[in-house]
Amino acid sequence: MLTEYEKWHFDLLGYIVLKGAVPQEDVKRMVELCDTWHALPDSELRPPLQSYRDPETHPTLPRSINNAHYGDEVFQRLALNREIMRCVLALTGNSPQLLAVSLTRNTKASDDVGFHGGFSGGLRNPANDYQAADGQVLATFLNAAVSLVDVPIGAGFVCVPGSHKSHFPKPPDIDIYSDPPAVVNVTPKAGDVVLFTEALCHGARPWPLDDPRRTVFVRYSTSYASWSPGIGPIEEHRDKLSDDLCELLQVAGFQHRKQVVTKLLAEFGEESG
Ligand SMILES: O=C(O)CCC(=O)C(=O)O
Repeated sequence: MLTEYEKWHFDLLGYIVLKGAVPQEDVKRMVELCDTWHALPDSELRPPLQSYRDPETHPTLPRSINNAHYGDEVFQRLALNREIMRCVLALTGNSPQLLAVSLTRNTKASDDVGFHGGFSGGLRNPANDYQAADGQVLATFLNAAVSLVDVPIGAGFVCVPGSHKSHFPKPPDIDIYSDPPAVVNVTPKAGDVVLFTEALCHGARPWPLDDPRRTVFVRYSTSYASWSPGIGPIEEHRDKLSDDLCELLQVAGFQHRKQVVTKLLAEFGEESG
């Protein structure tokens, strides 16, 4: 389900860009919801919407509103977006689990995001794995960064390409402001998706425009990666989700084939073995 080019790119660099993966009408709706929700304090958000860190106490941290998929159907559609799922299924060996859907806003006043993931310092997370063999590329922890705006050159997502395979610590003088080839700035348009392994060393440069950067980070793991916090649907809000999404959120053994995966594989014309 990944093209040969995508496999080559993902294996070599640790990410791929899915151009125009999200319909513009959905982008528009998500921007509207982003502006509505981000205008509210956490106390006025409808549960289970909640900021990763309360903006009252962390005013300069880019604010990330978690559980967006419980807040509106458009985010459920996004978590099951066919272009994203085509790649997530391939990269998880057809054993995906949805972990989180976070609607994030960066303004001119937001902090930058320093390098993390991969070998950016300290020990590697042993559960955040990456391998390529037998014509397949496998990653246990993926992030689909869905841009809702056009990102200008010099701003937003940066990474150390190839660092998901690095065996040596990043030199301390390489930071999010370093130049290529060590550091690459990926600048998607509204509706594009930057799909990367969280084993990649990545971060974000500050946002220079008056109009905020709006991004949905949709995180997936392999269904058997039971190390992640907040696994599975939230029981008291389960009724807000479709059956397919509930199943996608479940932990499952690697031999188990989720029904939602069988359905998607049939749609993609792939055999469901
Ligand atoms: O804002 C960005 O593009 C980087 C986000 C990030 O570092 C993350 O989601 O782990």
